[in-house]
Amino acid sequence: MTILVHQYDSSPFSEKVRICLGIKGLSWAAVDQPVIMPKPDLLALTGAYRRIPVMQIGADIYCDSVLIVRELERRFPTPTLFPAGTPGIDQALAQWTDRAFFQAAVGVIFGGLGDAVDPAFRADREQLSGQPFNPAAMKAAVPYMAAQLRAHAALISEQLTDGRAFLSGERPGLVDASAFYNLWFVRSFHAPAAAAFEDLPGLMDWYDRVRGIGHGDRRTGTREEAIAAALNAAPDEPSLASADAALANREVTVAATDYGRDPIRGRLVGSSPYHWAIARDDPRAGRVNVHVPRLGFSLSASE
Ligand SMILES: N[C@@H](CCC(=O)N[C@@H](CS)C(=O)NCC(=O)O)C(=O)O
Repeated sequence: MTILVHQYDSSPFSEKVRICLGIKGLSWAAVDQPVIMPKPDLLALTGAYRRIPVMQIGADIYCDSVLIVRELERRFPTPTLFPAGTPGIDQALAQWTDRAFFQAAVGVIFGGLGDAVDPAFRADREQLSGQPFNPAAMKAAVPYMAAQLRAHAALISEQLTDGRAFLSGERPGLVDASAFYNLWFVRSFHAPAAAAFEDLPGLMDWYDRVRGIGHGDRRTGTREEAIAAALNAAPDEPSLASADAALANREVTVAATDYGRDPIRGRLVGSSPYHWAIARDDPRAGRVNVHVPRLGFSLSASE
């Protein structure tokens, strides 16, 4: 079954996933979704989750890059995303790259762009985050954010001191994709801010090696194709962790806890220590199982 990635090209979290698809040499289809709401074709699949990227394989819908990467490794184990044999710590790295490191990248990009940011985008991101988009405050924070960005990037440079090609050694893995995408975001969208890190020893040679991995065998998919793929497939049979037996088939709500907290409603049909799977019926997409990671999400059961 085709791997569909709901994304847009400027999305840094999608770039993390695209590099992982490249490491594995997979064939996949990019289904472009709008950068701002509304996203009716995405929500037909996820129920409510609006963030990017989302991976779809038939009627199984995977939200959040953290879970997408885990599922890619489960379905397509070779070549591994964990070449050092340290999958736990490699995945834990997302708690650094997707949070403090990402915030520093966002700070230098949007602080640098200032009033040039499209008003519709600003309004959408205010709604997404629940925070006012304040160009003056963001501009004032640029020196601090640039210093933070450099300090994050310096950790990557330090890891490369012994001349290794990639962060885990001679083979690329998730840690490279994770560490790469914030630098890619800055270089792609506000190149002057990349001065904060481009001189760090070994960094740009490593950057070019990771960029050179590419995105695998990518084709363009359509949103109509994605809805039809869900409608014409049945979700895989999920398994439920024994710790969740009391919640089996109960109506639940899951939502991200940081931003974009729109609640997904359905029945709990699957779980593991890492994720939950929620079954829902959609008028357009039919029966789908929506998978979310536990990290960064909460679940509540209806009474
Ligand atoms: N923790 C999420 C974060 C995803 C995220 O913030 N994605 C951005 C785009 S890179 C987003 O969804 N922005 C709002 C939007 O596109 O509607 C993940 O790892 O996938």
